[in-house]
Amino acid sequence: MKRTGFIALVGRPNVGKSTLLNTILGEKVAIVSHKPQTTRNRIIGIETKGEDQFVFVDTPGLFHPRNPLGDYMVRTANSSLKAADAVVLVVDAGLPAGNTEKDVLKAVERMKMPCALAVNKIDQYDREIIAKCIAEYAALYSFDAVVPISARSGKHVDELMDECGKFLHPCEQWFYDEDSYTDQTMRQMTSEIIREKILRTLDKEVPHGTAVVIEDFKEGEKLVSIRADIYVEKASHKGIVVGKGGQTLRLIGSYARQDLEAILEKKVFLDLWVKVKENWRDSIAMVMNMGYKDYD
Ligand SMILES: Nc1nc2c(ncn2[C@@H]2O[C@H](COP(=O)(O)OP(=O)(O)O)[C@@H](O)[C@H]2O)c(=O)[nH]1
Ligand SMILES: [Mg+2]
Repeated sequence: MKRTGFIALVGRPNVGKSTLLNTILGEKVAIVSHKPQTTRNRIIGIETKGEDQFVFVDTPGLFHPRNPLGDYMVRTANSSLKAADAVVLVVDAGLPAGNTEKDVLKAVERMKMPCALAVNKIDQYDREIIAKCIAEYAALYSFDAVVPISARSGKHVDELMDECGKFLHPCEQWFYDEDSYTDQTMRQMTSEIIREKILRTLDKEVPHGTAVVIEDFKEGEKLVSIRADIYVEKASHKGIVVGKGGQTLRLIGSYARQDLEAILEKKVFLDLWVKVKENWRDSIAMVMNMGYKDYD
């Protein structure tokens, strides 16, 4: 009998939710950076094994929003949580439980949703610290499973998958084809990959105020031609993204092109433009124009 289930990956920003999703799938579907609030949208990752189809929902982290973009991100995370069959709460083994985690657990309890705890980044901490984290959470809530993992190295991710298997329910049909691994279009993935390179190349607040809009995407037999606009919030940020003699933008483009060529298995021509939209994150209309719209 076929089985399936929607499993939401939730937690505060930067704990490793997107890394975990990519590791589970063995494919890069969600962008990752060391900066908080990298993920802005709900991202679906599909893993089909034998009769089981796991639909993982990666979410933006939960935090206190300060502008319409943040508001959209937190709403997205909360609605993904509500729509799921089960939850994996991802935490950083070195951090104490905070309000974010306590709020998730209250919601999970209220909705009577199964919940596993993934204690992540165990490659980075001593045993005692990990044990303390597990004890703290065990005292807080009666989880269906507690699994210490390293999303980055893949350690114990199989055990977590076994636990998630218990959350699946029988079904007549799966939601997705057995060979699909995400619901994102190639255009969306392209815009995310460019944003990831911006996040990784630039410091401080500049990358948080960027958005990438794909203006043109032409796939030929051997070559994919892509034109993308990078929006920044301030005129002074444009110079930072472009860099001296255009070198920063060229670097961003070259990193993005390498990833895109690997995914598309074709040569990629990437034409990047930087544009200014003053304080776009403060305007609901502009946030929606950048593609951050409610999906239901
Ligand atoms: N040491 C270590 N770092 C990790 C692990 N998982 C994620 N990270 C890092 O934590 C940062 C945030 O990861 P990301 O997946 O974007 O977190 P998200 O905001 O929860 O989606 C990145 O720099 C990751 O490389 C892990 O298992 N071990
Ligand atoms: Mg993420």
